[in-house]
Amino acid sequence: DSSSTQKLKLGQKLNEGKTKEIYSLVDQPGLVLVQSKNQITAGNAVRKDQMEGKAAIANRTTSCVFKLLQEAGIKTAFVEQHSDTAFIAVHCEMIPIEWVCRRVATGSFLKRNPGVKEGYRFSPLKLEMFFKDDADNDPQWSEEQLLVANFSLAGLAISQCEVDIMNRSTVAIFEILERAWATQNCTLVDMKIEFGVNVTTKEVVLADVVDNDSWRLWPAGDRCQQKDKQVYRDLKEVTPEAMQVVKRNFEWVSEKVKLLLENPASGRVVVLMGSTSDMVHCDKIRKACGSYGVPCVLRVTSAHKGPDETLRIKAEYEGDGVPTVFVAVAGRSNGLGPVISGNTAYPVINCPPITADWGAQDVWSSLRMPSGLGCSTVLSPDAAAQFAAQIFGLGNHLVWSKLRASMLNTWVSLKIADKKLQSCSL
Ligand SMILES: Nc1ncnc2c1ncn2[C@@H]1O[C@H](COP(=O)(O)OP(=O)(O)O)[C@@H](O)[C@H]1O
Ligand SMILES: *C1O[C@H](CO)[C@@H](O)[C@H](O)[C@H]1NC(C)=O
Ligand SMILES: *[C@@H]1O[C@H](CO)[C@@H](O)[C@H](O)[C@H]1NC(C)=O
Ligand SMILES: *[C@@H]1O[C@H](CO)[C@@H](O)[C@H](O)[C@H]1NC(C)=O
Ligand SMILES: *[C@@H]1O[C@H](CO)[C@@H](O)[C@H](O)[C@H]1NC(C)=O
Ligand SMILES: *[C@@H]1O[C@H](CO)[C@@H](O)[C@H](O)[C@H]1NC(C)=O
Ligand SMILES: CC(=O)N[C@H]1CO[C@H](CO)[C@@H](O)[C@@H]1O
Ligand SMILES: [Mg+2]
Repeated sequence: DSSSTQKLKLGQKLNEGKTKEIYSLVDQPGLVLVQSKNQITAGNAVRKDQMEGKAAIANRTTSCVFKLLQEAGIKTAFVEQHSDTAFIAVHCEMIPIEWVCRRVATGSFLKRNPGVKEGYRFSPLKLEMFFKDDADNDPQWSEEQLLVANFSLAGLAISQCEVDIMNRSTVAIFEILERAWATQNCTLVDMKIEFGVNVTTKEVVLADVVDNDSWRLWPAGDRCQQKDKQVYRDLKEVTPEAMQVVKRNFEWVSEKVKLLLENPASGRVVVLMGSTSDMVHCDKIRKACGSYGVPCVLRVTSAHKGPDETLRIKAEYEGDGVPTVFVAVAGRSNGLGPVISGNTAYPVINCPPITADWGAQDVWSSLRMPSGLGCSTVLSPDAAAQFAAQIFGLGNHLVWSKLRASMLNTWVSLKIADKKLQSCSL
C-alpha cells in the first residue's frame, strides 16, 4: 500500500496516536489520510504487540461501518478507502472526548457501579463520556465538566448545543449498529466513538474510526463467544498461539462486518393511481421511496371503471413473492384503496390527492371503511412513502437505519436553527 500512499502526495503529519497516523494531503485541502498501524494496545498501551495484518483488518472494519452509517445518512468524516491500511477522511479538529454507549452492563461500568451485575440491560441506552487524557487514565466526565472546559475546535465553541448533538448522535449511531449486528445474531454490548469538527464547515461529525477496538460484540448474546478486543485484554500471557486466537477473532468480525451492508430481500411499493392526472402526486411518493432505498412502481387503474384490471394488477404483485405495500392514489371518491384492501393481505395506504374545494368531504371515502378493512390514510405523499418505509424497516435494517438517521438529522437541524436564532437576537 506504500506505493498508492505515495501517489497521494502526503503533506505534514498532523497527528499520531497509539494506533494511527494522520497526514494532510497536498492536493486535497480539507482532507486527510488516516493510516492504521500494525499495533494492538490495551490498558492505555501498557500491553502492546505488533499484530501482522491487524491494520488491514481494522481498515476493512472501519470502512464497512462508516459506509453503513453514511448510507443511512449519518454525517461522518469518512470519505473513501485508500489502501489496505489507510482511508481518506475529512480533516477534523477532534473533540477530546470518548462517548461510550452501553446496552448491557459489563467491564469498567461494573467496577464504577458496584452491585450492578454483568448483563444488566439499559433501556434507554446508557451514555457516558470520558476525557481523553492518557496521563490521567481517561477520567469519566459529567456534561457539566465538558461545558466548563470551554473547548473550542476549528473555531467552534463546544457549548450545550454541541454536547446535546453529540449525545443524540451517539445514541442514534449505536442503535443503527446494534440493529445491523442483530442481523448476524450478534449483540452489540457497548461502543465508544469520538467526534470532530469539520474544519471547513464547522459541523460536528463522527470521526476517528469505528473498528473492533471500539466495541464489544457477543455472538448470540453469549459473552463466552465474544469476538472483540476483550479476548486480547484477558490474555494471561501473550503467546503466538494466543495472538492467533485474537487475530482469528478479528478476522471473524471483519468477515461478518461486510454482511452488515448486504440488503436483505427487499420489498416494494406499488402506487396505484386512479388517473394519470394524479401523476405529480405519485412521482413525489416514488421519489421519497427512493430516499429510503425502497423500490417503487407506478400503475394506473380505476376501481370504479376497471375493477377487473385493478384486481388483476393486484394479483400480479401478489404472485411474485416480493413483499409489497400498496399505496392507493384516487381523487374524489377513493374506491381504489378500500377495494384493494378488502382483497389482499398486504398493507394498503390511502394517499388521496386532496383538493381545496371538496377535500374535506372527499377524505371520508378514505377514512370510514366497512368492517374487515385495515387500510390507513396519509395525506402527504412524503409521509405515505415514509410510512411504507417504516413497514419495511421492521424487517430491513438498512431501510430502518435511514429512518433512524433522518430522525436524528431533523433533530439536529432544529437544534442548530434555534441556536442561530438565539445568537441573532442577542
Ligand atoms: N479525521 C481526522 N482528522 C484529524 N485528526 C483525526 C481524524 N481522525 C482521527 N484523528 C486523530 O488522530 C490521532 C491518532 O489516532 P489514535 O492513534 O487513535 O490516537 P489515540 O491513541 O489518542 O486514540 C488522534 O488524536 C485522533 O483523534
Ligand atoms: C475486532 O477487534 C480487533 C481487536 O480490537 C480489531 O483489530 C479488529 O479491527 C476488529 N475486527 C475487525 C476484524 O475489524
Ligand atoms: C466537511 O467538509 C468537507 C470539505 O472538506 C465538505 O465537502 C463536507 O461536505 C463537510 N461536511 C461533512 C458532513 O463532512
Ligand atoms: C445525554 O442526554 C440525556 C438526555 O438529555 C441526559 O440525561 C444524559 O445525562 C446525557 N448524557 C451524557 C453523557 O451527557
Ligand atoms: C469560555 O470561553 C468564552 C469565549 O469562548 C469566554 O467568554 C469565557 O470567559 C470562557 N470561560 C472560561 C471559564 O474560561
Ligand atoms: C442465533 O442465536 C440463538 C441463541 O440466542 C441460536 O439459538 C440461533 O441458532 C442463532 N441463529 C443463527 C442464525 O445463528
Ligand atoms: C487488506 C484489506 O482487507 N484491505 C481492504 C481495506 O478495506 C477495503 C474496503 O472495505 C477493501 O476493499 C480492502 O480489500
Ligand atoms: Mg484512538
